[in-house]
Amino acid sequence: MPMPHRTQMQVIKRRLVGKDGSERVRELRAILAELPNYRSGPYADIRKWVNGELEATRTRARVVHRDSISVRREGAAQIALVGPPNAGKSSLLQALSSIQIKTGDYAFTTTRPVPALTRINGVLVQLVEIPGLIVGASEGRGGGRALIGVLRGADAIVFCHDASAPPAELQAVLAELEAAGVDKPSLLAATKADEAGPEALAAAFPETDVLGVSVLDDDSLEAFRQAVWRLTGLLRVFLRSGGEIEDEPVALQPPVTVLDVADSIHHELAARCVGARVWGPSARFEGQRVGREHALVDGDAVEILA
Ligand SMILES: Nc1nc2c(ncn2[C@@H]2O[C@H](COP(=O)(O)OP(=O)(O)OP(=O)(O)O)[C@@H](O)[C@H]2O)c(=O)[nH]1
Ligand SMILES: [Mg+2]
Repeated sequence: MPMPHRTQMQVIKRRLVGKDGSERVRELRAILAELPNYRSGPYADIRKWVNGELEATRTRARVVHRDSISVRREGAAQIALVGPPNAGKSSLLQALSSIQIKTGDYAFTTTRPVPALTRINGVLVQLVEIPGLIVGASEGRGGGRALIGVLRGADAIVFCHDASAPPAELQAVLAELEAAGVDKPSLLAATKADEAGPEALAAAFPETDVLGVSVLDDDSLEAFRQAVWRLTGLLRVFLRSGGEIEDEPVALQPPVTVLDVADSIHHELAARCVGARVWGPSARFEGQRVGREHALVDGDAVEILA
């Protein structure tokens, strides 16, 4: 004997008590599967109600998700690693930094953005793995909108794609970002280069810089680091005082003047700065005296005069 519809509705509501998010979605799906699929009548009404709940639960989950994803910026630049699941993003992160992160031969090993600091040319740069949930994001699928929000905050993007995988999955990711209006300096890392060369991806994405990289090959990792450095657009200036040059340069976005460097150390120093002595590529001779507005280039060493 089937239950009266009113009782059935009560049973359904009782099954949902205390369940939210994905647990509630699972339960609602199970309920739908058990309901007879009538087009009209009381069962159709119940089905409609359950479907409405499903949609509402998904929307709530998205809102919670959106609020909870943020990546605190660290280092001189923030570079997002984006690509389909299983592309090797976590493996790259692990090879380039000291973080421990789960890698796995299956999709969606990483489910939230994971930041890691790596030192390139003496400067700390933040890499952020974006989980492969981007596709469908413009329709709000699976927290993808929040991830696109993270990308909007990044300085540049490294697309990661298995060198031997067909290009379609990555094309879908690129289309998604285009639809979302995300346009950043980028390069394409053809991953797992120990298994296949970058040629196929280079042919499929003629407008993008493509670089083969394998976590098993240190030279390719160093080339990758340098490519990431070029993406940051940063310029390094070394501080000098009393004849000693500091190991860690100041990294700034060009154009960079003597005043900018002073300001990056302290606003007060900028206020007192009258110029600098410069050693390196922008100096006509070593130790040249220059004014506050002198334009510095990568690799210069300066002694601020105040
Ligand atoms: N041969 C080879 N395998 C690699 C390389 N990099 C990653 N892999 C393998 O590829 C698989 C996926 O690696 P992950 O780093 O977890 O990939 P991911 O892009 O972070 O994946 P999700 O987080 O699931 O989206 C793992 O089995 C890795 O061991 C590489 O350079 N060479
Ligand atoms: Mg991962």
